[in-house]
Amino acid sequence: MILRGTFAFTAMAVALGGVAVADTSSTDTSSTFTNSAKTASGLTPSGVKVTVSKTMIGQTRVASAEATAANAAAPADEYLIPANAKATAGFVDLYEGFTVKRGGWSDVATLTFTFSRPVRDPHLHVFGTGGSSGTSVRARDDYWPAVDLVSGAPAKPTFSKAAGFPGFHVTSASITPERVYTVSSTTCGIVYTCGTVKLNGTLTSFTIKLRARDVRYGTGGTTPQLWAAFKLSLAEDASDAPTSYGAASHAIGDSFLGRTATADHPDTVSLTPRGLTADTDADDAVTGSPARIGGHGGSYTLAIPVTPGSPSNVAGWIDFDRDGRFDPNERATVQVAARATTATLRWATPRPIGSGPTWMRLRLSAATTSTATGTATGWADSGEVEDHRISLDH
Ligand SMILES: [Ca+2]
Ligand SMILES: [Ca+2]
Ligand SMILES: [Ca+2]
Ligand SMILES: [Ca+2]
Repeated sequence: MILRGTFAFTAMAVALGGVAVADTSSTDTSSTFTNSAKTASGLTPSGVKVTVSKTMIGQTRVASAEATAANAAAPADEYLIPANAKATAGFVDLYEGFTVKRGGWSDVATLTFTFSRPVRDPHLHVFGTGGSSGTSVRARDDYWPAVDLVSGAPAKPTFSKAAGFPGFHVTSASITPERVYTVSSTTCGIVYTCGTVKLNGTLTSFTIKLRARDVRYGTGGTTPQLWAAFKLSLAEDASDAPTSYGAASHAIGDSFLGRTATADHPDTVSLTPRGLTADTDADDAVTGSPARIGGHGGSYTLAIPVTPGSPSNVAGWIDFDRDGRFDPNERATVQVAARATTATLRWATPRPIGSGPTWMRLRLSAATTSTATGTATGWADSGEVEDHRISLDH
Protein backbone atom coordinates (compact mmCIF):
# COMPACT_ATOMS: atom_id res chain seq x y z
CA MET A 1 0.00 0.00 0.00
CA ILE A 2 1.32 3.42 -0.90
CA LEU A 3 0.11 6.50 0.84
CA ARG A 4 0.62 9.75 -0.93
CA GLY A 5 1.59 12.86 0.94
CA THR A 6 -1.33 14.70 -0.60
CA PHE A 7 -4.06 12.33 0.49
CA ALA A 8 -5.54 14.87 2.87
CA PHE A 9 -6.02 17.17 -0.10
CA THR A 10 -7.41 14.24 -2.07
CA ALA A 11 -9.96 13.60 0.64
CA MET A 12 -10.80 17.28 0.69
CA ALA A 13 -11.28 17.28 -3.07
CA VAL A 14 -13.66 14.35 -2.72
CA ALA A 15 -15.51 16.06 0.10
CA LEU A 16 -15.72 19.34 -1.74
CA GLY A 17 -16.87 17.75 -4.98
CA GLY A 18 -13.71 18.68 -6.81
CA VAL A 19 -14.22 22.40 -6.31
CA ALA A 20 -10.80 23.88 -5.68
CA VAL A 21 -10.84 25.88 -2.47
CA ALA A 22 -9.19 28.88 -4.12
CA ASP A 23 -11.52 28.91 -7.13
CA THR A 24 -13.22 32.28 -7.34
CA SER A 25 -14.25 32.08 -11.00
CA SER A 26 -17.92 31.57 -10.17
CA THR A 27 -18.16 33.76 -7.09
CA ASP A 28 -21.64 35.04 -6.39
CA THR A 29 -21.53 38.14 -4.25
CA SER A 30 -24.86 37.30 -2.64
CA SER A 31 -23.10 34.62 -0.61
CA THR A 32 -19.50 35.15 0.44
CA PHE A 33 -17.00 34.20 3.13
CA THR A 34 -13.69 35.62 4.21
CA ASN A 35 -11.37 33.69 6.47
CA SER A 36 -8.37 34.33 8.67
CA ALA A 37 -6.62 32.58 11.55
CA LYS A 38 -8.87 34.19 14.14
CA THR A 39 -12.18 34.79 12.35
CA ALA A 40 -14.24 33.56 9.44
CA SER A 41 -17.08 35.80 8.32
CA GLY A 42 -19.77 35.24 5.76
CA LEU A 43 -23.00 36.52 4.34
CA THR A 44 -25.84 34.13 3.54
CA PRO A 45 -27.91 34.83 0.41
CA SER A 46 -30.73 36.17 2.61
CA GLY A 47 -28.39 38.72 4.21
CA VAL A 48 -27.80 37.11 7.61
CA LYS A 49 -24.16 37.68 8.57
CA VAL A 50 -22.30 34.76 10.16
CA THR A 51 -19.14 35.36 12.19
CA VAL A 52 -17.03 32.43 13.33
CA SER A 53 -14.52 33.12 16.13
CA LYS A 54 -11.82 30.51 16.58
CA THR A 55 -10.10 29.58 19.81
CA MET A 56 -7.18 27.20 19.54
CA ILE A 57 -6.70 24.83 22.46
CA GLY A 58 -3.24 24.24 23.94
CA GLN A 59 -0.53 24.20 21.27
CA THR A 60 -2.91 24.18 18.27
CA ARG A 61 -2.19 26.76 15.56
CA VAL A 62 -4.06 27.68 12.37
CA ALA A 63 -1.80 26.55 9.53
CA SER A 64 -4.17 27.63 6.78
CA ALA A 65 -7.50 29.45 6.53
CA GLU A 66 -9.28 29.48 3.15
CA ALA A 67 -12.71 30.65 2.06
CA THR A 68 -14.76 28.62 -0.41
CA ALA A 69 -16.68 30.74 -2.87
CA ALA A 70 -20.35 30.34 -3.60
CA ASN A 71 -20.96 28.36 -6.76
CA ALA A 72 -24.54 28.21 -7.99
CA ALA A 73 -23.64 25.27 -10.26
CA ALA A 74 -22.39 23.03 -7.43
CA PRO A 75 -23.79 19.52 -7.85
CA ALA A 76 -26.03 17.77 -5.35
CA ASP A 77 -24.27 15.73 -2.67
CA GLU A 78 -25.65 12.64 -0.95
CA TYR A 79 -24.26 13.83 2.39
CA LEU A 80 -26.13 17.11 2.34
CA ILE A 81 -29.61 18.47 3.02
CA PRO A 82 -30.31 20.79 1.24
CA ALA A 83 -28.75 18.58 -1.42
CA ASN A 84 -26.87 21.38 -3.20
CA ALA A 85 -25.63 23.14 -0.05
CA LYS A 86 -22.16 23.24 -1.64
CA ALA A 87 -23.54 26.12 -3.71
CA THR A 88 -23.15 28.41 -0.70
CA ALA A 89 -19.93 29.97 0.54
CA GLY A 90 -17.98 28.48 3.42
CA PHE A 91 -14.52 28.06 4.90
CA VAL A 92 -11.76 25.48 5.26
CA ASP A 93 -9.16 25.56 8.03
CA LEU A 94 -6.13 23.42 8.76
CA TYR A 95 -5.24 23.10 12.45
CA GLU A 96 -1.78 21.80 13.32
CA GLY A 97 0.40 21.09 16.28
CA PHE A 98 -2.20 20.00 18.83
CA THR A 99 -0.92 17.81 21.63
CA VAL A 100 -1.38 14.19 20.60
CA LYS A 101 -2.26 11.46 23.04
CA ARG A 102 -1.29 8.22 21.34
CA GLY A 103 -4.46 6.20 20.78
CA GLY A 104 -6.47 8.82 22.65
CA TRP A 105 -8.47 11.98 22.19
CA SER A 106 -7.07 15.52 21.92
CA ASP A 107 -8.92 18.81 22.17
CA VAL A 108 -8.08 20.89 19.09
CA ALA A 109 -10.17 24.07 18.84
CA THR A 110 -13.50 25.66 19.61
CA LEU A 111 -15.49 27.62 17.02
CA THR A 112 -18.29 30.03 17.93
CA PHE A 113 -20.76 30.80 15.14
CA THR A 114 -22.65 34.07 15.70
CA PHE A 115 -25.55 35.26 13.53
CA SER A 116 -26.52 38.90 12.93
CA ARG A 117 -30.18 37.89 13.36
CA PRO A 118 -31.80 35.03 15.29
CA VAL A 119 -32.15 32.03 12.95
CA ARG A 120 -34.38 28.98 13.34
CA ASP A 121 -32.98 25.47 12.83
CA PRO A 122 -29.83 26.38 10.83
CA HIS A 123 -28.07 23.50 9.07
CA LEU A 124 -24.33 23.00 9.54
CA HIS A 125 -22.63 21.22 6.66
CA VAL A 126 -19.44 19.39 7.59
CA PHE A 127 -17.08 18.74 4.66
CA GLY A 128 -14.19 16.31 4.96
CA THR A 129 -13.30 17.20 8.54
CA GLY A 130 -10.49 15.02 9.88
CA GLY A 131 -6.77 14.70 9.40
CA SER A 132 -3.63 12.69 9.04
CA SER A 133 0.12 13.14 9.17
CA GLY A 134 2.89 11.12 7.68
CA THR A 135 3.10 9.18 4.48
CA SER A 136 3.76 5.56 5.33
CA VAL A 137 2.36 2.85 7.56
CA ARG A 138 5.66 2.94 9.42
CA ALA A 139 5.32 6.58 10.40
CA ARG A 140 1.86 8.06 10.37
CA ASP A 141 -1.05 9.18 12.55
CA ASP A 142 -4.69 9.45 11.48
CA TYR A 143 -6.91 11.87 13.36
CA TRP A 144 -10.57 10.87 13.42
CA PRO A 145 -12.64 13.93 14.33
CA ALA A 146 -15.38 14.59 16.83
CA VAL A 147 -17.62 17.67 16.80
CA ASP A 148 -19.14 18.47 20.21
CA LEU A 149 -21.95 20.99 20.65
CA VAL A 150 -20.75 22.99 23.65
CA SER A 151 -23.16 25.90 24.10
CA GLY A 152 -25.46 28.35 22.37
CA ALA A 153 -27.48 31.51 22.84
CA PRO A 154 -30.12 32.26 23.92
CA ALA A 155 -30.10 28.55 24.85
CA LYS A 156 -27.98 25.56 23.92
CA PRO A 157 -29.51 23.91 20.84
CA THR A 158 -29.41 20.22 19.98
CA PHE A 159 -27.99 18.42 16.97
CA SER A 160 -30.09 16.17 14.84
CA LYS A 161 -28.73 14.37 11.80
CA ALA A 162 -30.18 15.66 8.52
CA ALA A 163 -28.00 13.65 6.11
CA GLY A 164 -24.69 11.87 5.68
CA PHE A 165 -22.16 11.06 8.39
CA PRO A 166 -21.35 7.54 7.20
CA GLY A 167 -19.25 5.80 9.86
CA PHE A 168 -20.11 8.44 12.44
CA HIS A 169 -22.72 8.61 15.17
CA VAL A 170 -24.78 11.79 15.65
CA THR A 171 -26.33 12.45 19.06
CA SER A 172 -28.04 15.57 20.36
CA ALA A 173 -24.65 16.89 21.52
CA SER A 174 -21.94 15.37 19.34
CA ILE A 175 -20.73 13.78 16.11
CA THR A 176 -18.27 10.97 16.87
CA PRO A 177 -16.79 8.02 14.98
CA GLU A 178 -18.69 4.76 15.43
CA ARG A 179 -15.28 3.12 15.74
CA VAL A 180 -11.68 3.93 14.79
CA TYR A 181 -9.30 1.54 13.04
CA THR A 182 -6.29 1.36 10.75
CA VAL A 183 -7.15 2.12 7.14
CA SER A 184 -5.52 1.87 3.73
CA SER A 185 -7.08 5.03 2.33
CA THR A 186 -9.23 7.87 3.55
CA THR A 187 -12.51 9.35 2.36
CA CYS A 188 -15.85 10.49 3.77
CA GLY A 189 -16.66 8.07 6.60
CA ILE A 190 -13.09 6.80 6.85
CA VAL A 191 -11.07 9.17 9.05
CA TYR A 192 -12.94 12.15 7.53
CA THR A 193 -16.54 13.03 8.40
CA CYS A 194 -19.07 14.46 5.94
CA GLY A 195 -22.68 15.30 6.61
CA THR A 196 -25.34 17.78 7.67
CA VAL A 197 -26.65 18.43 11.18
CA LYS A 198 -29.61 20.59 12.02
CA LEU A 199 -29.25 22.80 15.09
CA ASN A 200 -32.69 22.64 16.67
CA GLY A 201 -33.78 25.96 18.10
CA THR A 202 -33.90 29.65 17.34
CA LEU A 203 -30.32 30.82 17.81
CA THR A 204 -28.08 33.84 17.76
CA SER A 205 -24.97 31.73 18.36
CA PHE A 206 -23.61 28.26 18.98
CA THR A 207 -20.20 26.88 19.90
CA ILE A 208 -18.63 23.61 18.81
CA LYS A 209 -15.45 21.94 20.00
CA LEU A 210 -13.33 19.91 17.60
CA ARG A 211 -11.51 16.92 18.96
CA ALA A 212 -9.19 14.39 17.31
CA ARG A 213 -8.78 10.66 18.03
CA ASP A 214 -5.30 9.44 17.19
CA VAL A 215 -4.69 6.13 15.39
CA ARG A 216 -0.93 5.57 15.17
CA TYR A 217 0.94 3.62 12.51
CA GLY A 218 4.52 2.57 13.37
CA THR A 219 6.48 5.36 14.99
CA GLY A 220 3.83 7.99 14.19
CA GLY A 221 3.70 10.97 11.87
CA THR A 222 5.24 14.37 12.20
CA THR A 223 2.94 17.38 12.50
CA PRO A 224 -0.56 16.63 13.80
CA GLN A 225 -3.15 17.92 11.32
CA LEU A 226 -6.92 18.35 11.40
CA TRP A 227 -8.85 19.84 8.51
CA ALA A 228 -12.10 21.63 9.42
CA ALA A 229 -14.49 22.61 6.63
CA PHE A 230 -17.94 24.09 7.17
CA LYS A 231 -20.87 25.74 5.39
CA LEU A 232 -24.23 26.85 6.74
CA SER A 233 -27.70 27.05 5.29
CA LEU A 234 -30.78 28.68 6.79
CA ALA A 235 -34.50 27.93 6.78
CA GLU A 236 -36.42 30.21 4.40
CA ASP A 237 -39.99 31.32 3.95
CA ALA A 238 -41.10 32.05 0.37
CA SER A 239 -43.83 34.03 -1.37
CA ASP A 240 -46.53 32.21 -3.33
CA ALA A 241 -48.45 34.78 -5.40
CA PRO A 242 -48.48 34.29 -9.20
CA THR A 243 -45.07 34.68 -10.86
CA SER A 244 -45.79 38.16 -12.26
CA TYR A 245 -45.66 39.56 -8.71
CA GLY A 246 -42.02 38.51 -8.27
CA ALA A 247 -40.40 36.42 -5.53
CA ALA A 248 -39.74 37.34 -1.91
CA SER A 249 -37.78 35.13 0.51
CA HIS A 250 -37.09 35.59 4.22
CA ALA A 251 -34.63 33.81 6.52
CA ILE A 252 -36.82 32.34 9.27
CA GLY A 253 -35.99 33.60 12.76
CA ASP A 254 -37.99 34.77 15.75
CA SER A 255 -40.50 37.15 14.08
CA PHE A 256 -43.66 36.21 12.21
CA LEU A 257 -46.90 37.25 10.60
CA GLY A 258 -49.43 35.32 12.65
CA ARG A 259 -47.78 32.96 15.11
CA THR A 260 -45.13 31.21 13.03
CA ALA A 261 -43.83 30.42 9.54
CA THR A 262 -43.28 27.13 7.74
CA ALA A 263 -39.97 26.54 5.97
CA ASP A 264 -40.07 26.34 2.17
CA HIS A 265 -37.67 24.79 -0.36
CA PRO A 266 -36.04 22.57 2.33
CA ASP A 267 -34.39 20.32 -0.26
CA THR A 268 -32.28 22.84 -2.18
CA VAL A 269 -30.58 26.17 -1.56
CA SER A 270 -30.71 29.10 -3.95
CA LEU A 271 -28.57 32.20 -4.22
CA THR A 272 -31.58 34.13 -5.57
CA PRO A 273 -35.08 34.47 -4.06
CA ARG A 274 -37.57 31.80 -5.09
CA GLY A 275 -41.35 31.88 -4.97
CA LEU A 276 -43.68 28.92 -4.63
CA THR A 277 -46.39 27.91 -7.06
CA ALA A 278 -48.80 27.09 -4.25
CA ASP A 279 -49.28 28.19 -0.65
CA THR A 280 -47.69 25.80 1.83
CA ASP A 281 -47.96 27.92 4.97
CA ALA A 282 -49.69 26.20 7.85
CA ASP A 283 -49.96 29.47 9.77
CA ASP A 284 -51.66 32.34 7.97
CA ALA A 285 -52.03 35.74 9.62
CA VAL A 286 -55.00 36.50 7.36
CA THR A 287 -57.75 33.94 6.91
CA GLY A 288 -60.72 33.46 4.62
CA SER A 289 -60.78 32.24 1.06
CA PRO A 290 -60.54 34.80 -0.21
CA ALA A 291 -59.92 37.07 2.78
CA ARG A 292 -62.30 40.03 2.64
CA ILE A 293 -60.83 43.49 3.10
CA GLY A 294 -63.29 46.23 3.82
CA GLY A 295 -62.81 49.85 2.81
CA HIS A 296 -64.57 53.14 2.86
CA GLY A 297 -63.75 56.73 1.94
CA GLY A 298 -60.96 55.62 -0.42
CA SER A 299 -59.00 53.69 2.20
CA TYR A 300 -58.68 50.08 3.30
CA THR A 301 -57.65 48.94 6.76
CA LEU A 302 -56.43 45.54 7.92
CA ALA A 303 -55.45 44.44 11.45
CA ILE A 304 -52.85 41.66 11.15
CA PRO A 305 -51.83 39.38 14.04
CA VAL A 306 -48.04 39.42 14.40
CA THR A 307 -45.35 37.85 16.60
CA PRO A 308 -42.29 40.13 16.42
CA GLY A 309 -39.26 39.09 18.48
CA SER A 310 -37.76 42.55 18.00
CA PRO A 311 -39.03 45.92 16.71
CA SER A 312 -40.18 45.23 13.16
CA ASN A 313 -41.52 46.86 10.03
CA VAL A 314 -44.67 45.46 8.46
CA ALA A 315 -45.61 46.30 4.88
CA GLY A 316 -48.50 45.24 2.70
CA TRP A 317 -49.17 45.61 -0.99
CA ILE A 318 -52.61 45.28 -2.57
CA ASP A 319 -52.76 45.02 -6.34
CA PHE A 320 -55.52 47.62 -6.59
CA ASP A 321 -55.17 48.13 -10.35
CA ARG A 322 -54.98 44.34 -10.94
CA ASP A 323 -52.05 44.63 -13.34
CA GLY A 324 -50.27 41.61 -11.83
CA ARG A 325 -47.67 43.73 -10.03
CA PHE A 326 -47.28 45.20 -6.57
CA ASP A 327 -46.59 48.87 -7.33
CA PRO A 328 -44.93 51.39 -5.00
CA ASN A 329 -48.20 53.34 -4.63
CA GLU A 330 -50.01 50.15 -3.59
CA ARG A 331 -47.97 49.83 -0.38
CA ALA A 332 -48.89 50.52 3.26
CA THR A 333 -46.42 50.23 6.16
CA VAL A 334 -46.40 50.34 9.93
CA GLN A 335 -43.80 49.78 12.66
CA VAL A 336 -44.47 47.45 15.57
CA ALA A 337 -42.67 47.00 18.89
CA ALA A 338 -41.17 43.72 20.06
CA ARG A 339 -43.94 41.45 21.35
CA ALA A 340 -46.68 43.55 19.75
CA THR A 341 -49.66 41.39 18.84
CA THR A 342 -51.27 43.37 16.00
CA ALA A 343 -50.03 45.44 13.08
CA THR A 344 -52.65 47.69 11.50
CA LEU A 345 -52.07 48.63 7.87
CA ARG A 346 -54.02 51.42 6.20
CA TRP A 347 -53.94 51.85 2.43
CA ALA A 348 -55.06 55.02 0.68
CA THR A 349 -56.09 53.73 -2.74
CA PRO A 350 -54.31 55.43 -5.62
CA ARG A 351 -57.52 55.86 -7.61
CA PRO A 352 -61.12 54.68 -7.54
CA ILE A 353 -61.08 50.90 -7.76
CA GLY A 354 -63.67 48.24 -8.18
CA SER A 355 -64.55 45.70 -5.56
CA GLY A 356 -63.65 42.07 -6.19
CA PRO A 357 -60.70 39.67 -6.11
CA THR A 358 -57.01 40.57 -6.28
CA TRP A 359 -53.71 39.69 -4.55
CA MET A 360 -52.10 41.03 -1.39
CA ARG A 361 -48.51 40.56 -0.14
CA LEU A 362 -47.54 41.08 3.49
CA ARG A 363 -43.90 41.30 4.66
CA LEU A 364 -42.55 41.61 8.20
CA SER A 365 -38.84 42.13 8.88
CA ALA A 366 -36.61 43.42 11.67
CA ALA A 367 -36.64 47.22 11.78
CA THR A 368 -32.93 47.59 12.39
CA THR A 369 -31.32 45.68 9.56
CA SER A 370 -33.64 45.14 6.66
CA THR A 371 -35.07 47.19 3.87
CA ALA A 372 -37.34 44.32 2.85
CA THR A 373 -40.50 46.22 3.63
CA GLY A 374 -39.54 48.91 1.10
CA THR A 375 -39.89 46.56 -1.85
CA ALA A 376 -42.32 43.75 -2.59
CA THR A 377 -39.61 41.38 -3.83
CA GLY A 378 -36.16 40.15 -2.83
CA TRP A 379 -34.40 38.75 0.24
CA ALA A 380 -34.94 39.60 3.88
CA ASP A 381 -32.71 38.47 6.74
CA SER A 382 -35.67 38.02 9.11
CA GLY A 383 -39.44 37.84 9.42
CA GLU A 384 -41.91 36.38 6.98
CA VAL A 385 -43.80 36.92 3.73
CA GLU A 386 -47.42 35.92 3.20
CA ASP A 387 -49.35 36.23 -0.06
CA HIS A 388 -53.14 36.14 0.03
CA ARG A 389 -55.89 36.05 -2.53
CA ILE A 390 -58.28 38.71 -1.23
CA SER A 391 -61.62 40.25 -2.06
CA LEU A 392 -61.99 44.01 -1.78
CA ASP A 393 -65.34 45.08 -0.34
CA HIS A 394 -66.53 48.66 -0.34
CA1 LIG B 1 -47.34 33.14 9.21
CA1 LIG C 1 -43.69 29.29 4.39
CA1 LIG D 1 -50.59 46.77 -9.28
CA1 LIG E 1 -45.06 32.67 4.90
